[in-house]
Amino acid sequence: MPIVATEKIWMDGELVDWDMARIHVLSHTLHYGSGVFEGIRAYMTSAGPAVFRLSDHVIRLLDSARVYLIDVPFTHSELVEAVKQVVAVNGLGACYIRPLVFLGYGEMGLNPLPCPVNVSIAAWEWGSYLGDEGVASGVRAKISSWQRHDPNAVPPAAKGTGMYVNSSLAKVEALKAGYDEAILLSSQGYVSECTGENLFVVKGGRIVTPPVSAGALEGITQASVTTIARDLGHPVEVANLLRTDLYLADEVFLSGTAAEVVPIRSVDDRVVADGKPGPVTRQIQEIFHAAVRGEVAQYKDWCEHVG
Ligand code: PPE
Repeated sequence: MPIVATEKIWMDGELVDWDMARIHVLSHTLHYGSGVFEGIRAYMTSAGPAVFRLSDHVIRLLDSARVYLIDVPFTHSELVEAVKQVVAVNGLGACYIRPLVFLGYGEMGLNPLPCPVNVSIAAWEWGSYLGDEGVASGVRAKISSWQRHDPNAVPPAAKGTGMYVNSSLAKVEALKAGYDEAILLSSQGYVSECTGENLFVVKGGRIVTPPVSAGALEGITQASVTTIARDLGHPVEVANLLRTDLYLADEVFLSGTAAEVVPIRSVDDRVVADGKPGPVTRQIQEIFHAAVRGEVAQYKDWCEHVG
């Protein structure tokens, strides 16, 4: 997914020109994956651009930093304002926002504690992560031969940059085998999540999504989907799933900020039900699509306006 340059990137409290947002090659995070980050989307609403669940994303960013003992030199409210500033100053409406906390230049070696902590926030217009066709008709997924990290190897509760080498290995494997997305299992064999999205299974009217203990990130879209589904009267449980639960489901879908809500059409070539996006997936997809644009009264608080 190409990046579409805008004008300014926020770096350590200042707006710098897009092309000047540079770092030294000896920056710690570049070598050891020692940063934490977020993926956030803003949408156009009738009252102007609004960032979806911005406060929650900044809480997760600071929580991720806490897990890694990174002392972020900005407060929650400063970061919230900085995100809004980046959207506004670049004249963006709907866009993707990428805050990154990284350890910069100054020390080399596995001890990250003496390194300077830098923060950048960039935003640009970004289309459907898994393609418009995927959103409409569903994607084909494959169980990866790569396992999700055990929570005592790399903590899934923190959105650490280094964690994503695991996702990249799985993604490339799936793409090279002709699939759209990978599904990772935990070291115990339970379904964890996709490379950058949470998973949901619908079976007999019950909706299940895997827990953090199976290696899944606690997704903000996952939480939104859970609220929407419960408000529609569908029971949602956080529970372990086996790969056969995916093969035998009535519906399978994924959720994430970049991807939004996307049906899964098949898993390891086992077509999910009749291969068409199911009614629960469709309903949740539609409400989510409207909610992020501020069109659903009960979820208006999720839209944090920029102006
Ligand atoms: N699991 C993983 C591993 C993950 O990276 C994400 C977000 C999620 C679940 C869903 O979380 P949430 O966005 O809060 O609903 N992935 C971000 C980065 C994706 C990327 O490819 O980069 C995102 O969607 O922005």
